[in-house]
Amino acid sequence: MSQSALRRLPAWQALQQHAAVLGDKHLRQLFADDPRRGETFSVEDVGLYLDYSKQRIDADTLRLLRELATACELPQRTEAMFRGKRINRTEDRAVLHVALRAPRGEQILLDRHDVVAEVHEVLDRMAAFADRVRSGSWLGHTGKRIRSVISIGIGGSDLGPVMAYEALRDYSARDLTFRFVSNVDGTDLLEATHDLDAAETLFIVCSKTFTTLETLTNAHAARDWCVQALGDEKAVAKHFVAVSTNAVEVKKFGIDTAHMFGFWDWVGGRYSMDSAIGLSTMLAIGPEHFREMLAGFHAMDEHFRHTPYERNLPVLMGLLAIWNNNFLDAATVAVLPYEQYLKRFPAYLQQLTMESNGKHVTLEGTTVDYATGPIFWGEPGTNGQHSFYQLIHQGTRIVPCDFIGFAQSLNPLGQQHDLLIANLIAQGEALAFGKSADEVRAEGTPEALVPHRSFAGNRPSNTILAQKLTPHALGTLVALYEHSVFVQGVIWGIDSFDQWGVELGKQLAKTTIAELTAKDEPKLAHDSSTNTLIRRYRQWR
Ligand code: G6Q
Repeated sequence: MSQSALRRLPAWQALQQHAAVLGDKHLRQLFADDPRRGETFSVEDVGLYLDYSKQRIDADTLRLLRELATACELPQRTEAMFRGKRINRTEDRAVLHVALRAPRGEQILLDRHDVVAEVHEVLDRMAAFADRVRSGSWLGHTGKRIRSVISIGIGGSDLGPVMAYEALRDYSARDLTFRFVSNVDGTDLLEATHDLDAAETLFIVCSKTFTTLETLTNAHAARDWCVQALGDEKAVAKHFVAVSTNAVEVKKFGIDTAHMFGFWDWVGGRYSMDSAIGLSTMLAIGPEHFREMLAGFHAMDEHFRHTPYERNLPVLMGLLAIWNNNFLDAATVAVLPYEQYLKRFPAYLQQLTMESNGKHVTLEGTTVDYATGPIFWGEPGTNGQHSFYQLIHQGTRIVPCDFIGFAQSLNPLGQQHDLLIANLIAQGEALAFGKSADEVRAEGTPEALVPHRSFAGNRPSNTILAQKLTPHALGTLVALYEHSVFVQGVIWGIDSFDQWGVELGKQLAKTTIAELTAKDEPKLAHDSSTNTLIRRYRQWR
């Protein structure tokens, strides 16, 4: 098979040769060669400081990566996205999450229609609704004020809202309880509702299509719970609102479209936390903070669109990810926030990165002959240090890490924040420089233990610091990853905005459910494993 166009590019080939030469150079050496390396390879903008000096790169690596970006037409592709071109080719859609945070008055035309005006119309409706709920003037069916909000959704209609709520909890109305239900496992809904008073509970049903099995099943069960508790079908009007693009289905469910908050087909699920899908976020932190978060997103959008690649945060992050993935053969990325409020950030990023770039064919439909999206995973620090960091330090695989931290704690408690950040900084240092056998010996370690206690080092990481976790900072951080994912997708020449694998999942269970629940023994025509599993479940259920 002939090589793909990407691998034939001079910049790609030069990077391959460069990796062979640089590959053996230890970070210790690279730091010794340039005493100012820490400053050379770091950049600060829109409130974020990115230190990428502990990546296994030199100035040539970056130059070649930038050449690769140009050869892959990153500037043109970026402009195409910002200008609303239909860059999601397999779904023939524009990709305009950047319009969700464009300031009022700015214009982005899609089919000669200004989408920014529409965005702000919805934001204003959301704000008016959020104010009513937060102030207690929106009353439930029996006249009680709302005390609990349950957001029902899944995937892109859940992970963003959950992550943002947890991340910005410090800014949230503490007299309101927020819960999120996504799994079709009834336990999720039952645990979320069991201690709540239906008369004080508001459900937000979040579904772009309003046809997703899990969400609709949970929404129907929630409606039954509410109607049963309040003894009146009419209660639905005061206890259910919807976020969707599908007014017909919302109406069918029984939600008045006056209580529906819309968005558009040009917002991908995993890029929708700053659309009406973020209604729960706005209810929690209030419209003003929500707008601050949008301003953070927008600041990063502008930075991405206009900053030269040498200092462009998402471009640097994206290109370094390409380097690690395609030239150093790192198959995964660990994202390690040293911030308890970001505990759901790795899960959120898993969808953003893996659903976007987990693709095996190019936009033209040819099978790729290079690795695409890496596996993302992670946990907040310092917890991970006591479990999986062992493998990162001393295992046989390279795991590039993104360390994320904030200089100021939202909950100062004695020296705890300094301890937290000391750990973040020390981990990156240890990964990069390791500990040689001689250093271990010099500590008086018995010879037999020296190999066990030595660390090779040379393990790459990024460190991302911000001053404080604010709504604005969260916006910049999420947009940083969104655009970094885009950069990688452009280099690989794939469609980062479709998700046919997810669509498959939405189809598959349909036949199986009928077979699991049929009254008479069904005729099964699957493979022998699937047939046996179905029979065993029927016996045991
Ligand atoms: C996201 C995906 C997927 C989607 C869910 C929920 O990019 O498309 O995770 O968000 O399947 O879909 P609905 O919002 O249509 O219910």
